Amino acid sequence: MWYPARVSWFIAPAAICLVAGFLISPADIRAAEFDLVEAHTTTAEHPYTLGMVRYAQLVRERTQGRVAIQIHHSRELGDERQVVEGLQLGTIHLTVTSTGPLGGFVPEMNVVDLPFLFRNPEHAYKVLDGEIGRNLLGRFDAVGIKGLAFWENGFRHITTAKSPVRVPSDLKGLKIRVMENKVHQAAFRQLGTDATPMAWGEVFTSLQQGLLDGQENPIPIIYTFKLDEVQKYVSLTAHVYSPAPVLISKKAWDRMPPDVQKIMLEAAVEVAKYQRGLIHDQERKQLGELKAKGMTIIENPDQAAFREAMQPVFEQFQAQFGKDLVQRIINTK
Ligand code: EAX
Repeated sequence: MWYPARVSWFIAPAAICLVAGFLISPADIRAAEFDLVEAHTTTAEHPYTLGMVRYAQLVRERTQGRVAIQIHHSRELGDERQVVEGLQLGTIHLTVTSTGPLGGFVPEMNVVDLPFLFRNPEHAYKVLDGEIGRNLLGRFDAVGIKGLAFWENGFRHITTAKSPVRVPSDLKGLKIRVMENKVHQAAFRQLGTDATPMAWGEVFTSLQQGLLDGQENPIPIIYTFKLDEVQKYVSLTAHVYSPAPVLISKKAWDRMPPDVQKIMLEAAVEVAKYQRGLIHDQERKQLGELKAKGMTIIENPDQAAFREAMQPVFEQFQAQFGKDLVQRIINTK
């Protein structure tokens, strides 16, 4: 099955075909028994891409070249919702995505988007790599997708153009972009903002044109998408943890024999550790670089005030996701 992207594969820098670390000719790709088209929104230097490059190498090596993965980063094949729809259609085979659009496919997935649910990254890993996480990933089977593992986007922080954010009232009336995620929308409406759901691809221009006052994302996203060019302040609210599920099209998965499926699953779980480490390394390094680029970092916004202000949303959705599940997540040590 030929894709326009592949036709332009020879010239387009965005499409990386990596087999055991060597750039190869299309002939070799066609040699692969399973050549998978992967797509995601972030840039070449973001840990989504770096994780996927490592994953492609491991999978190729361990399947003796039977699986080749073409990585399309920087929204080359569309925004996250379009890519996940592509998995269902079988036009795209693999992705790493935020939970932004996933509630539209698996509503239970939004439980991880509850504000201040996870105490720290280790708490998140315990839950997501454990029975609760596996159960959540398993729910994608019903929508033509196979959930493989949870990689990381990171704890999300607020950026603004005109005024610093230290307490919830600093956000009142501001037009803040949120992911197309009903928990995030409710949380930011609760803070009195004009919470504006928008696909990531439209955000930079909307900030540049002043159509938005701010947005919220982890540091590696803020840095790699050069938001310092359109935003002045970063407030380290860490108001929600953002995991990044790795998903494969069920159509592609079902074509693979069990030994190849086993390698695909185990390698995705294994690469999570490496990918999360990259997020933490970048967070540390890039915060200093954002400061050097002229952004003002609000190191200690009043997190307790944000937690309290968002509590009604926590309770509203806790009822929906099931008090028991939310309690089990909170009690996970
Ligand atoms: O997955 O949409 C978002 O804010 C996400 O964090 C971004 O697309 C990376």
